[in-house]
Amino acid sequence: MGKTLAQKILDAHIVEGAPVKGSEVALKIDQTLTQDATGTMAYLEFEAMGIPRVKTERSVAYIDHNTLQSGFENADDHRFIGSVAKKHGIYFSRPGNGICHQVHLERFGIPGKTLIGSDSHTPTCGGIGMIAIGAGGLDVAVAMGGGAYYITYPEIVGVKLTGKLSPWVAAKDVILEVLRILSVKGGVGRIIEYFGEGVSTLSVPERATITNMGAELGATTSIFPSDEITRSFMKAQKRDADWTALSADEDAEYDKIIEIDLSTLVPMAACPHSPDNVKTLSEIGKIKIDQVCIGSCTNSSLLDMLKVAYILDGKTVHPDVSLSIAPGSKQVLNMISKNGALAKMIDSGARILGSACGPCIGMGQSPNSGGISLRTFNRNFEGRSGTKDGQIYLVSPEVAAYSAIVGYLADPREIGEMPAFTLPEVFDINDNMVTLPACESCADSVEILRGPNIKPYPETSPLADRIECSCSLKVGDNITTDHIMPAGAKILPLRSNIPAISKHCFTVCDPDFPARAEAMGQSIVVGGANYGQGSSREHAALAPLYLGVKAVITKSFARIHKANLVNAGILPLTFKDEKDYDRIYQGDVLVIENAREQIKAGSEITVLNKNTGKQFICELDVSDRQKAMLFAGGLLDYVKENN
Ligand code: MIC
Ligand code: SF4
Repeated sequence: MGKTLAQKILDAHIVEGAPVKGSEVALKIDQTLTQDATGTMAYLEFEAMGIPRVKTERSVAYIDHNTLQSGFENADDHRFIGSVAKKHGIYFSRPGNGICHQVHLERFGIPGKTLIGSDSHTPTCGGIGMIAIGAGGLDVAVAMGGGAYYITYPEIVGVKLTGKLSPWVAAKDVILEVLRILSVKGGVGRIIEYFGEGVSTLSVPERATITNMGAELGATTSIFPSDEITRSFMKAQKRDADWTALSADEDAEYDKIIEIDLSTLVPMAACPHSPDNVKTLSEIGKIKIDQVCIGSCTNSSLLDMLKVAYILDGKTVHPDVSLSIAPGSKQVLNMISKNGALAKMIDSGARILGSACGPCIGMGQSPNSGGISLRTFNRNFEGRSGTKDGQIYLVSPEVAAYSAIVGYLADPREIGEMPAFTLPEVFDINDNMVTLPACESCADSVEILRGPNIKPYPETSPLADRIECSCSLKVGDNITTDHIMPAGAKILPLRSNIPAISKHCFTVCDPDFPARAEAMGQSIVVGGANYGQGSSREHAALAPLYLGVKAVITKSFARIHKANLVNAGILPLTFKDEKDYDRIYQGDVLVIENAREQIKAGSEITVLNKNTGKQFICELDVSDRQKAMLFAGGLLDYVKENN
């Protein structure tokens, strides 16, 4: 039987375990990336491992998230990351150089290689045929030190693309269609692999939009073949030497196949407050809008910017609308500044932002109260924009730009004929904002620059044999890491300071949670299905760890968050019978007797609810390696024990 492309790359990188669906395999990691909001912690963890120089083929540290500097904290973190990078052999992409995923695609990604990144949208590089996976910072630190990265060998879902997109229908509409079909939990335990004749109609930036937002499916990653289109993109980046042709075997067997005829798609939007709440524009109707934000790692490529500039050319942004545009990288911004596209945007009244995540992570541009904001981003979770009652719709750049002109959610097909938008033969290449690491023999003299806000990793302890504590919080389905550990301009500067950031843990759901959990000393959190969906931020595990959370019991977990809980030494348990979820109330006292023995014995853990006097069964679906980590108190302790 032939292999899918994902299987080929995975199998060539397996260093432990067998390629059997559902079982754990260890992968050799060729490249890593970090960004600043998760990077400080990842590099503190890397330092704690005592490894002098990274052992990967390429590791890059990006500064792109915390670029609003309204206090010393973010600037201190940038300096810290820059100095660690210099000392330990890591390339450093300075603030202003662009969003990690956009820049990595342009300048560093290589078809057929493996990449893990401390950011959930790392799969963007799947657009050029990489296995690119989002992970917690600690996993990235381990990979930088030459350690393997462990995943559950996934099912492969094939998305067969036929036909060609109609004018003004975009790659964003393709991934919105996949989200509509599969939902935000439909990708868990799976890799989404695109194939079929429709693939060759999509450029690399379009493919990258699709693989980027595959993160919203909960998928391990998404991947496109590496073909002639990939080759010309790499050639235009003067990196053709890195290109190889890669595709699935003719007789590859997928676990499931979804067929999408690109020519049947129409412009769509993901409505508040979930990326899978997808409707066509005609279903939603012509709603009046307050704000439009164009950018983010999903839609900030040169191609996107050229389309936006064409639509805005000679027009004025509607008087009731605020339009902001953040080109994804210095390369993109530089090119649109030279070819006149930027002038068209500025002329129309667009507010041009730096090449960074910006509004996507609540770093500015929060909408007005109850405001309706169209964004080309990938997430519209409640409150993520910084305005609690903001109504965020996720759309293509085409829909965003046209709507910004007319003042309501509008279909860009009304514009009429669409010119051909093509990528240049050669991109503007200038890597002067990437600082190279010091040479091996000079590394000793590099001083690490630490600011006062940078606090050490929280204290951990080996797993106790008896856990008796109260349920400090009960939440529902689809809780995101933005609920658990909110971001935004006010909280993000605390990413290097777990005691301080913990005071914001779960405050979106319950403002009293941090104080209550701290007062309890130890506690258990109860959640519904797909708990922890969204980002890779390990702070959503480290803050609960700091607040004394010993276990989280849910109906199901999102992949990265579950791994982060284990890495932090917190038990991720699921109800064997989901009805038991309804039988627990906040404040109930829960007891796990002989925890270590029960875990050693298998995957079923008996929990007693002292308030009802009833026992219920939970499952601990982790590998033996993860059990050893839980016993040790987390991954850092496990690594120390085993070195
Ligand atoms: C996000 O889009 O939520 C982030 C901010 O990029 C996160 C990482 C973080 O929280 O620092 C992600 O997607 O992993
Ligand atoms: Fe940055 Fe937004 Fe992309 Fe996260 S999703 S990496 S915050 S642009």
